[in-house]
Amino acid sequence: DVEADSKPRGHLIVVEGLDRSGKTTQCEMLCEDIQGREKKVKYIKFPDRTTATGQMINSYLQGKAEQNDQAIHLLFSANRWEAVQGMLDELQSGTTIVIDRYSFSGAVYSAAKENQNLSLEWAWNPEIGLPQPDLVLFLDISSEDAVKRGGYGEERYEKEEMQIKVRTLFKHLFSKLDHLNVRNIDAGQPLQSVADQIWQVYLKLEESGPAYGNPPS
Ligand code: DGP
Ligand code: NA
Ligand code: NA
Repeated sequence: DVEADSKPRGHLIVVEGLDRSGKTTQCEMLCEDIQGREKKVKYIKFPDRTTATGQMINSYLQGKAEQNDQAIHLLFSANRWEAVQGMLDELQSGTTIVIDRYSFSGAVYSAAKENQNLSLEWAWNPEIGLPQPDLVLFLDISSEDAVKRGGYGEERYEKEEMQIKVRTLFKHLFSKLDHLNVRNIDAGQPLQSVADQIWQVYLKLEESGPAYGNPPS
């Protein structure tokens, strides 16, 4: 009906970056600031380790289970696809969604594996059709700086050689997806300065006006 169609939806915002780039902290700060403007906001993190697919992914990341490269790749993708209807419902109800990792991590981490089993093109395919973000914030940090931060190296992909490849592939993928609104954020800066950069970009998105209908797929 016309009334429902004319109601603005929430924005879909994705935060991407290397391990230890500060994504989760920045997502939390952004959500708080959006809430401070009397807006509904929801934080979503992929992989969502609470679902059945997420539990398999969690065992794999912690080195407790092995998986064929293609199979684990498709599990990560399924973990996003199973969340789509819930995301669209939230957006339609006017809630802005801040996503901590999405399809971009999905493609680049698989393609960065040392055995080079999966091409970036192959890895991107199962992501096609997922709701496209209105804004992607790429928290860019050198792998050297990321490694210096605490808690590094606990999970499967947290090795410097891997992160160097991940960073190169992120930049390559974003350069190819030029229809997307991708903003590079210097994540090597102190926490509050990173948050300020993100907030300025968010305000521009808000100024560009509300969005209607479902995001493009
Ligand atoms: P996090 O919980 O954000 O630390 O993510 C866990 C790890 O999994 C991290 O090293 C990034 C990686 N990752 C996230 N999403 C995907 C994906 O879709 N595919 C692959 N291969 N790795 C992913
Ligand atoms: Na991690
Ligand atoms: Na994978």
